[in-house]
Amino acid sequence: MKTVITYGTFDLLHQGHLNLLKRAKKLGDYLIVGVTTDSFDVNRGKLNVQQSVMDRVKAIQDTGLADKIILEEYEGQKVDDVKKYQVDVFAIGSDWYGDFDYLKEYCEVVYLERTKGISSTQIREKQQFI
Ligand code: C2G
Repeated sequence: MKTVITYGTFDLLHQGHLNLLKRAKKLGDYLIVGVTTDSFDVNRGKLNVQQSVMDRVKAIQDTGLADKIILEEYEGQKVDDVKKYQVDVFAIGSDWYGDFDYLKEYCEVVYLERTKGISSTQIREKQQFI
């Protein structure tokens, strides 16, 4: 069995996230999705997240694409998770190109092309005008 892992905030889940999850799933047989906790996002400077971690997890669950959902709570957790779940492939959007090459010591690292023209930030900005 080939295990794939990906991570994200997935605030206001949109088509860009869905494309990423579908492509990640195709890289193997079992997809683990790591969802950032609210405090982890604050710690990494992401201060404008609208949905709570529970709502973001629920949205991922509803896609039916994740075989397992875990929480990402601390810096350095990715290495621990890759080892713990015997991950074969780490996948993430191309906006992170190069940033996770250090995981190549433990598994394959794949950067998937980011979907252009859609982002959580854009959706949040639009909502302010409704
Ligand atoms: N994404 C995408 N296309 C978009 C928007 C996002 O492919 N238009 C991808 C991102 O590249 C990422 C995933 O969707 O792989 C989740 O994106 P975010 O929710 O913005 O989370 P992010 O801050 O990228 O999480 O540990 C956390 C991760 O390292 C990064």
